[in-house]
Amino acid sequence: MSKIDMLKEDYKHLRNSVPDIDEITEKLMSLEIETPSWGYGRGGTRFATFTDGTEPTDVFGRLEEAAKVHKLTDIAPLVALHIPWDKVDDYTKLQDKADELGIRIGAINPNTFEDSIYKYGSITGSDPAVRKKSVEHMLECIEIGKLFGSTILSLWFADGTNYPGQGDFRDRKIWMQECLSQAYKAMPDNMRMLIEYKFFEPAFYSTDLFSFGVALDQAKKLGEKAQVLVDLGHHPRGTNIPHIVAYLLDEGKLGGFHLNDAKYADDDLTAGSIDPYQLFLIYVELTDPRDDTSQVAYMIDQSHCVKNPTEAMIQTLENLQHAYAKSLLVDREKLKAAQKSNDVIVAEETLIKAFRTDVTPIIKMARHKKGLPLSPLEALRAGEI
Ligand SMILES: [Mn+2]
Repeated sequence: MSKIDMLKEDYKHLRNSVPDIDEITEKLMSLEIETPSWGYGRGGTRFATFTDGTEPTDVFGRLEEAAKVHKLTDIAPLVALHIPWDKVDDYTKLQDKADELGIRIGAINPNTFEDSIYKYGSITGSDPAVRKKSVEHMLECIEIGKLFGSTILSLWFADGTNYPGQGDFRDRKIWMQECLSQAYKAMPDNMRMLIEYKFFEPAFYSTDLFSFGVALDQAKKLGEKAQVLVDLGHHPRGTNIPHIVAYLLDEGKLGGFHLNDAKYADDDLTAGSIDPYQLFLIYVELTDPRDDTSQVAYMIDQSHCVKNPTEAMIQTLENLQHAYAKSLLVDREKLKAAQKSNDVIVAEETLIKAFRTDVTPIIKMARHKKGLPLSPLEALRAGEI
């Protein structure tokens, strides 16, 4: 029996328990996940970076890797840029390269954490000249975004303090609002500002944008075009991320994700590698029929120090497809009825049933219908690109 015949058998078999399997297969191919240009470089730890000489060294090379990933999966058409890591003299060359490769430039990520002037903060730094420079950098990134027709300005700040007394919490809060507001006002109508929060690190005593609540508050004060970005690795251990996702969705303020996974802190591991159940539960909230999630940006933010970055990116997309497909299997009516009657067992079992279903035939059928390799990872390793 050929691989395709076997797949058709498995798919037919699965139809018995998943009557709307064709609809789900269709939805799977509509996914759009953005990969980060920085994710195609080799990540390191505080101690060492082990390159194998195959990683691209400039943004053009990083786009080529991203294009490979998209070609093999057909769900990763966008690449996020990080400025200044991806800064070039002539951005039309970058646009030409993206066009040639059949991919698009996605979110623009400013960097106000590397230059030594940001040692004590950027938008919350006590020196007005530093805050001014931070705003100017955001404005520069907005201009770069306009060149590419990018619709997302994605902001993360390393701002915080390391010792009690080092900074004034209220002053810093006010400076943050002022700086964000200046950038917000400079954005074109079709651009959104996504505000990323992080519990701690690199600051170890206080972080100015330390929780989803702070990011939500800032976004609400700024206006409609400001939303919250949830990086899965930016929470204290044990935080209920699906709950945060549901809350933000209901407020219309979930702008997007930085997808990854973590065991201890902000580990930037492959999404779904540590806690696939959590990833599934996040998707259960995202596929809730009540919410319009068409605006939610799915972006990967990972750092691969022992995996080949391109392979890891494909593996991540596979994990996301599994979590997404499983979330579509949840019997919503049954779940709702169980919640209403406080039948805790049935409510939980409704989720577990979907989570335990092997959706591999759905994912492979979706690829088969698009003429893609059934296993993009094997295809990459076999050099079929
Ligand atoms: Mn992030």
